[in-house]
Amino acid sequence: MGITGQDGYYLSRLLLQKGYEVHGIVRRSSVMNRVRIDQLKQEIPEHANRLTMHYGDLTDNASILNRVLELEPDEIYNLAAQSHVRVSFDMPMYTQQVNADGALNVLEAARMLNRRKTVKVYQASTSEMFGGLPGTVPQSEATLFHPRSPYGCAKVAAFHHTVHYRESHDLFSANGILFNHESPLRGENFVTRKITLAATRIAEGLQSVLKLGNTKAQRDWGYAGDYVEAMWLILQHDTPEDIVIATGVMRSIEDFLDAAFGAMELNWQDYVQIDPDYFRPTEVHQLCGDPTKARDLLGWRPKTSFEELVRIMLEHDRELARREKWIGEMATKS
Ligand code: NAP
Ligand code: F7E
Repeated sequence: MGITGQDGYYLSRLLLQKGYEVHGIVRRSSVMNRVRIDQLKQEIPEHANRLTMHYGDLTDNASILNRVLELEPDEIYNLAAQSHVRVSFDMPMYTQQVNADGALNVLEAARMLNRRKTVKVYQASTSEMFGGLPGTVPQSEATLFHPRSPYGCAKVAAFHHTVHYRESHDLFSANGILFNHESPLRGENFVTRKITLAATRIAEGLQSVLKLGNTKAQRDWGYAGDYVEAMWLILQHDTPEDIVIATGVMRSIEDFLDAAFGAMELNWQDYVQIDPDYFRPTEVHQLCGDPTKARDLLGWRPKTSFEELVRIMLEHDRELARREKWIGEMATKS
């Protein structure tokens, strides 16, 4: 579930490389929403025959139940969500339906299948459950939840359902509590990607202003490619465990701006405008994870540094900007 998203791409790539047969649930939409998956098929054509898509929607219980019972998977990764925190304030009910009720649909389907054969379920839980109030860092598995958005509230519900199914139905269901992880495939309206797209477009003369909200917020940013490995390790562990996945280092949006604009030899203060439209009714100020359990139990450590992450994202987005510029120049010539 959630195969068409950022993590869906990286997890599918990892599983295919490990020899898995991968089945993904995709929503019907009027334009094709499979850009990342199409890219993956082009990148590893030798594995593409083990990747299959099925229509379904997390809020449509029958579609999830039918797919799970038909396909009889060994492992289910529920990555599907309305994943934008700011948007969740505009669509609280919808966010709850997808992120909480949808997760329950997955667990119910797994419970049914578990009567026939053992199945393991990974639930994409999040640092947003902690709420990031000052004085609560670093956050670990022992930190109390204090969600500050409809997104966070829905994810707390899904977290508890996942624990409950493990305890009451003997299902192997586990939560990965992942802190922010980014990549060149990050959605364009998340702050890191918004910044790398803007910095590279400004460097190519395609943009002059970047409007942002609260640049003082602090996050623990890692690389999505590293984090999906942790998802897989969580399901390979002997017992189902809820585990924080993070780098343990916290930086502000302004630090990210320094790194990205600095690499383009630009000063972000010359381009960034603060736009209150991007403020959230309640902000999550500080998120910084304590990944000790992940290290001790799974042997997992992040491999990609912050500097490397910013570099990878900029390299990708600079190429996009150059292509856009070239197309613009061709259009004016013709
Ligand atoms: P993403 O890029 O927004 O991808 C979300 C995926 O969920 C997409 O494939 C989307 O499909 C699918 N989806 C949304 N609503 C659905 C529905 N009703 N039925 C079926 N599929 C639906 O998110 P991501 O960054 O890959 O994150 C993956 C998961 O981890 C999410 O659950 C997110 O909440 C959680 N998480 C993310 C982070 C992070 O920093 N990235 C951190 C902690 C937790 P479409 O392509 O059709 O929209
Ligand atoms: O915001 C601030 C904003 O939207 C990060 C999701 O993957 O990670 C993600 O949620 C910070 C916030 O990510 C803009 O106020 C400033 O403090 O990139 P973001 P997020 O809200 O942390 C968690 C772990 C998830 O689980 C979620 O699914 O940046 N910020 N100016 C801005 N944020 C955005 N989006 N846009 C701005 O213009």
